[in-house]
Amino acid sequence: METEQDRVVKIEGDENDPLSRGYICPKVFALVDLHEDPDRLRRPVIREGDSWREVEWDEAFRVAAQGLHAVQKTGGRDTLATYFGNPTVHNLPAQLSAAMLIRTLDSHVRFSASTVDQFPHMLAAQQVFGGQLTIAVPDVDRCRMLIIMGANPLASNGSFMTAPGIRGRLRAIQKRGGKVVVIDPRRTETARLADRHLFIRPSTDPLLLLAMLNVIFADGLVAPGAADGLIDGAELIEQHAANYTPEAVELLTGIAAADIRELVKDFTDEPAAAVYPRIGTCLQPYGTLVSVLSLAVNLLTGKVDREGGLMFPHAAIPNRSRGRYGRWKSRVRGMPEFAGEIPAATMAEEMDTPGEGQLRGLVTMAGNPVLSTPNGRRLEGALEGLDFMVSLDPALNETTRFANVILPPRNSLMNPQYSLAFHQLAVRDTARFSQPVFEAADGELSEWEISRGLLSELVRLRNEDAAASGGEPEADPAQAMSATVTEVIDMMLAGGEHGLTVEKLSEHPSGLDLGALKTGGLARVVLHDDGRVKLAGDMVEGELERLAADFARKRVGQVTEPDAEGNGMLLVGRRHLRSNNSWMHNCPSLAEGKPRCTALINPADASRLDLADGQLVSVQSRVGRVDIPVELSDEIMVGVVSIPHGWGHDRPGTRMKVAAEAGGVSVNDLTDEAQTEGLTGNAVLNGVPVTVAAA
Ligand SMILES: Nc1nc2c(c(=O)[nH]1)N[C@H]1C(S)=C(S)[C@@H](COP(=O)(O)OP(=O)(O)OC[C@H]3O[C@@H](n4cnc5c(=O)[nH]c(N)nc54)[C@H](O)[C@@H]3O)O[C@H]1N2
Ligand SMILES: Nc1nc2c(c(=O)[nH]1)N[C@H]1C(S)=C(S)[C@@H](COP(=O)(O)OP(=O)(O)OC[C@H]3O[C@@H](n4cnc5c(=O)[nH]c(N)nc54)[C@H](O)[C@@H]3O)O[C@H]1N2
Ligand SMILES: [Mo]
Repeated sequence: METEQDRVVKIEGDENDPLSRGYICPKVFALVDLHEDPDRLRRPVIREGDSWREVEWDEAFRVAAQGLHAVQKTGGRDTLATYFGNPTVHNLPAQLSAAMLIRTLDSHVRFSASTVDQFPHMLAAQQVFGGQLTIAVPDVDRCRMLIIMGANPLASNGSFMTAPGIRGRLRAIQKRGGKVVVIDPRRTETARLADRHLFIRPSTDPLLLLAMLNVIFADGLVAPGAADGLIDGAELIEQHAANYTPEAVELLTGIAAADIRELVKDFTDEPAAAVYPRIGTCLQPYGTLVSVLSLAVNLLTGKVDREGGLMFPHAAIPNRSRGRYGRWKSRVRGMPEFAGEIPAATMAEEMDTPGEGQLRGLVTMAGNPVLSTPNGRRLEGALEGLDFMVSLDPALNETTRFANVILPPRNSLMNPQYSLAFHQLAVRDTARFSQPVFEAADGELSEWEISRGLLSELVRLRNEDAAASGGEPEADPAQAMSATVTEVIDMMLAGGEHGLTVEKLSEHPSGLDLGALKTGGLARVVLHDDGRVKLAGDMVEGELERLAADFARKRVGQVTEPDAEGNGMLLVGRRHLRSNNSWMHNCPSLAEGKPRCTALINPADASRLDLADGQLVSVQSRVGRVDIPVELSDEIMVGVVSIPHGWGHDRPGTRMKVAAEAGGVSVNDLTDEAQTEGLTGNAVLNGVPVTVAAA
């Protein structure tokens, strides 16, 4: 970035960056829009009736802390919840603050975007390797066959595979004589580039993977390579897979038995190959099982921990947390905690269901659950009914408009950046520390400073009470947060594995190259005490049995009984390169082009339902209805309707001029908070049965 005073005048890719190699995504240019956005909050605001009053930080911290303190004092600590959204992991001060907020607020009721996203992958990693973030990524740069299931990296840029410039990286697979196969109910941008695309009926991925395993066992193709002698539970997988021949699943999955057999042959013939499942396979009823089964395919055929296969990145600051499961349960539905969180799909009911422990307060940071979690309309009502809410967010949007106090962080160009999450998921080992682009002006605070001010004031109030009642005072969190974010990262690097410091990284402003992914990862990452890789513990076995029962009743791929709901259409999502979940829609540079929030349906369905291209249709589910223009295309499978999420900025009381004009509806007014993934409670946002009819 080139700057003049407080303006960015030029943005270019950095060819010396060993990971991106100069690629930048269109959203990078929008960083300027975000920085200059006239709607972005620059000062804290307090809601007074329908209007907002700008205040100084001291007053904002005082009012916010009083409100949170009152909630916890009245109903107990667990009547205050937190929701941390996706940008938390893209913003270093926010990410470091999250742990401090959790520790000091001291509530068990913690939500985040992870339970509308990757919890199934995390639980699978924990079950199989013993660590919730022990995630193996495809070694795309050396791979010769990549099977992509339920991911569209050409739009998303990869996800559990940090892979900037993925188009070039996939093309390179083809130039090496390799193959890319995409399995998706939509012929996506990625599928168009691929050598082969197979349409799959939503949520039937566990059947496809079991059929692949069926062939792998039946044809004697098991050859675990680096994992040889380390795998437990293969027998149970084999036993179950025996019931799912390719022929037995072809009708339900929509994939011909011959295609499944060919897929297995191509995959097992090529040593440098990997199956990469992502969000399309998480947001479904058997998400964790799908993730375990995809690991089973990779492990049993020797693709894990080999060059060109599925490999374990070696981040400079590795996350080795094991992740615990089921230590407590949600109050209303009794959903188990995982990794310290309960599912976002239970958030509204925890707020609007009376009884002891009912949520009365909420702190959000970098999240917009009204648009991003299931049944947003119910959540709106629930947020309105809270006693007190605080948001650490730069936007007055669909969610933060319910806050009593909004504490806006400064723009992230004023922060240093080091990605704790994405180095650990990257297709090449690198480390990059970026200095702030701009100095922060007076009164512009980062999430770290905001959290410190807020928590310190909260603890001061608690300690006043403690002094009055003769209780023990708590330590002021400001002490634990006295270091700067840069100092914290420096300490974490020093405790990491490559012997790095911020100073050393500063000598490599484009990023330090730590090389291609390395073999020997299994020995390094497996965290089970006995060092084994476990394909089928009790939880996985339970899911295999549940699937077998559903399969016997042919209910797989349906979140409710067939025909009980809807006219046979299943709803799935999609992403666009120039959009990012529910935000960045206020950036003029990304807003151009034709409206993106359309319902894609196949012409065959349109003629069955008597619909014409461009016509307004109403899409209805158990929980709600939206009216949206239809876009006919044979890129979507028959029986499936695709609507992107994060739109619908016309709700009253927000301050986002460009976004409000963009139109669109929120698909999460249709998704059903009652439908959750079997083990993690992750929301089932794909494969939702809906009725589509002329509006
Ligand atoms: N139907 C359907 N729903 C989905 C999905 C889907 O595929 N289909 N995908 C799901 C997924 S994967 C995810 S991750 C979630 C995302 O769900 P959320 O995390 O709840 O939503 P986002 O749109 O990412 O939230 C962005 C919020 O962060 C704020 N923000 C942006 N930058 C910063 C910053 O630097 N600091 C702070 N403090 N705030 C910031 C924005 O103003 C906005 O309020 O959506 C999920 N919802
Ligand atoms: N431009 C852009 N980039 C993003 C984001 C964004 O909003 N915009 N969001 C970021 C976030 S938070 C995340 S988590 C990642 C997600 O990254 P990806 O996982 O690549 O996400 P999507 O592009 O939504 O791709 C999901 C695909 O799953 C397909 N699908 C739906 N149901 C099923 C099913 O039952 N089975 C199978 N096999 N496929 C199915 C959909 O048609 C879709 O093509 O992207 C990140 N990158
Ligand atoms: Mo996500």
